Amino acid sequence: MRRVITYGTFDMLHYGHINLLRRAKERGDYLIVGLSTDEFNWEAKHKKTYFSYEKRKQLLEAIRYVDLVIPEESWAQKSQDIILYQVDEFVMGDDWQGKFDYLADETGVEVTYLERTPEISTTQIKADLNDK
Ligand code: C2G
Repeated sequence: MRRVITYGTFDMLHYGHINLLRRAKERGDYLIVGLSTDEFNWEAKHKKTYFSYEKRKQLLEAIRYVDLVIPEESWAQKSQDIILYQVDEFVMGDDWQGKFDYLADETGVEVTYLERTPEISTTQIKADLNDK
């Protein structure tokens, strides 16, 4: 079984997230999502999420492409996750192009960056709603 992993905040879930998750799943048989906790989001990304971790987890677990959701609590956990879950491929949107290449050296995992879906982002949604 080919295992794939990706990470993110996935706040205010939208079709850009779904496009990423669908393509990530297509690269294997089992997709793990490292979901940023509320604390990690704030401390590491200075992002306040609209939905709590539990709500964002509930939404992700309802997606047919997602097989397992684990908490993302630090930038440093990826290598141990990849080893622990015997992951074959690490996938991220290409806004992260190159940022996680080190994982291939550290764990031997295949690292893939997929094209982001244009025009849609949680930030854009919030901005559009404020203009209404
Ligand atoms: N994404 C996308 N197209 C969009 C928006 C997001 O393909 N229009 C992808 C991002 O590239 C990312 C995933 O969806 O791979 C989740 O996006 P975010 O929730 O914004 O995640 P991010 O804040 O980038 O956190 O350790 C990695 C971080 O947790 C990633």
